[in-house]
Amino acid sequence: MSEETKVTNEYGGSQIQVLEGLEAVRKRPGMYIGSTSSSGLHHLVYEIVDNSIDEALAGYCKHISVTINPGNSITVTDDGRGIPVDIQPQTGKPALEVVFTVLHAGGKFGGGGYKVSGGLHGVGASVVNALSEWLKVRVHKNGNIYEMKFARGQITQEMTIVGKTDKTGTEVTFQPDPEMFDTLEYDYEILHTRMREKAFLTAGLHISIADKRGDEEIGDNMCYEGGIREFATWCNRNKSPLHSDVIYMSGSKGDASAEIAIQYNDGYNEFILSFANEVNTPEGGMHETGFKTALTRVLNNYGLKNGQIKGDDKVSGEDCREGITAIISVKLTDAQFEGQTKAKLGNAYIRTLVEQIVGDQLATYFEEHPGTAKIILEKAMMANRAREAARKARENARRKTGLESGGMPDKLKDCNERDPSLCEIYIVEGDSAAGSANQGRDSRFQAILPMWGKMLNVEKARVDRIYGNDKLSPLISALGGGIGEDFDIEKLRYHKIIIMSDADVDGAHIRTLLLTFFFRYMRPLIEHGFVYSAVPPLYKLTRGKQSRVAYSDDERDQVSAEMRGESNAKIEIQRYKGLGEMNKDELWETTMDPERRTLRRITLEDARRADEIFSILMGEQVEPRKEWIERNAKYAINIDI
Ligand code: TSJ
Repeated sequence: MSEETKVTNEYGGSQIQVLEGLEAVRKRPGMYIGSTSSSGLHHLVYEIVDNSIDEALAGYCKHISVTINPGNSITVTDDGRGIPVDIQPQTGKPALEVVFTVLHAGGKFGGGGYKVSGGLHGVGASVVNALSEWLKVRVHKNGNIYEMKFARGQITQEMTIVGKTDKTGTEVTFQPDPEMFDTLEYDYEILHTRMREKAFLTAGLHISIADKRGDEEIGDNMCYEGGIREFATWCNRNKSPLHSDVIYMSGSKGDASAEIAIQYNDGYNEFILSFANEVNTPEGGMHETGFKTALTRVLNNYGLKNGQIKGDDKVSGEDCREGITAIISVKLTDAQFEGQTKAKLGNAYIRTLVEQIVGDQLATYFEEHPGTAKIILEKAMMANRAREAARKARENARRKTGLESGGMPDKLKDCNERDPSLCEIYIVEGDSAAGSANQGRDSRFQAILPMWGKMLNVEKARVDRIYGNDKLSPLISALGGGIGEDFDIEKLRYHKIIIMSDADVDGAHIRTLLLTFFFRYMRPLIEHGFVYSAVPPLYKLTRGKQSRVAYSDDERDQVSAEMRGESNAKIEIQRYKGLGEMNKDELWETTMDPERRTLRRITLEDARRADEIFSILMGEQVEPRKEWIERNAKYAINIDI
């Protein structure tokens, strides 16, 4: 036997494919987990947990636990059947090994695959393995504990029996690879929020989370027998509900099923959270469309039938959703995710299914609960009247101010370029920073809009009040796309909207307000990725005549060491307290010049978080606000509420 054939025998075709597959993941990690930033790092956990959730959905797993260990490794365990360990005939390897070494394997082997996952879940174990410095898996099954270990996707310990057990389940621990990620620090709150969401979506499943990094362990145990009903009440926990019972509807057709929970509150915002196969669909899609259509129809039909709505006084879709909190969760075998960020469900038959369920069951609910029906309908009719009045006021105001002819606010320093895709607008906090930004900018394509002072309390205001508000109306006019249901991205005047505020409490306050406003009234801005946060430097380091800036504490130390060099010269370090401390050239060079600046794109997740903080700070409930302020005392001292 020649040397060459021997090699081929030992490393058969499948092994070569394995190496190539995992190499591909390490070469282009972003393709598999979205990014190598914090979001990608957290994605690793979701990929693993999804496998346990699949096991729970299949009916074999009751408990899942997630632990952040010291050093930022993660352990996920479940009490399911345990990943199969038998030798697969096709590969001659244990199924367990295949799950961790072959791309897109998992979920489906030996015909024992999962119905719901439809290839969505349970494909990520090998990706996580490839991106982990090391990974260890233990399976309790057949009375044995099987163990296997890997480093950067390569086997370091073949599957070995390491003990006896009377339980079944799977335990995976992995250490994200520092070579692969920009940050290795897990955020407990991000994981906690995600796990809570999963617990709501899988009624009766116990999920626990623990963070063992600090001196004191923190954690939570979550289990919601009420499923998405409890999810809806939880979303309204800082609000005042209009009816105590949650309206719950569900149904299925073939392999597809849907469930919907609704509870209105006395606020003016629309909060619809939708999921397909337990994956959040922030951009909505067919399930949301079906829901909205049916809701509007049922409310109008009910109102007409009972004489509350007369003749042409129909309520619009937007009216029907004022103050609504709704959770929509659908399961299907062939989910199609579309849109910019694959966050929108595209299967048209799901629209019909949801529309039917809500059309039938909500009408029945209203017949059986006329008290609740009346409250909800009155809320929608009130919204309708307010919107009508606002429209008239707006028209009057337009006629008076000539806003219609595209008049721009006085405060706006516009740019010369007219092609929106080339234009940027900086929303700048404070007068002095706006002055420097105005002088430092490239006026060909950069516009400046100063913004200051306390803004309107958006929580208690309707869209109509917002139009009239003197802080927000210049912003609305400058952006040019309108708001709410009338928002038209085609009319938008800038494709980069950059929030430039100080890294202090007031800056955070303004950022929260703006993000909440965009999230509620111009959401497509965020969905298109048009909103950014400027990243100004935190430090200025000076040695004699030479000076440099640093954007983080780490960078400060690094730059300081570089500047000091061999000579141990004295470096003066100044902490920028605000944008106002920079002159126009410094601001341009560090924060505004497209060649040198950093922009942070705002995600829907960021905006949703801002919206939640905002509700807590501005809402009517006192307790959650007190709690939040106590928890965040060091940031919140100055927030004026
Ligand atoms: F992703 C993973 F592989 F790393 C992983 C999988 C991680 C964790 C924490 C759990 C799991 C996992 C897999 N939990 N439960 C399962 N179940 C199966 O893989 C399984 C078990 C039995 C059968 C069967 O047909 O008998 C089929 C499957 C898919």
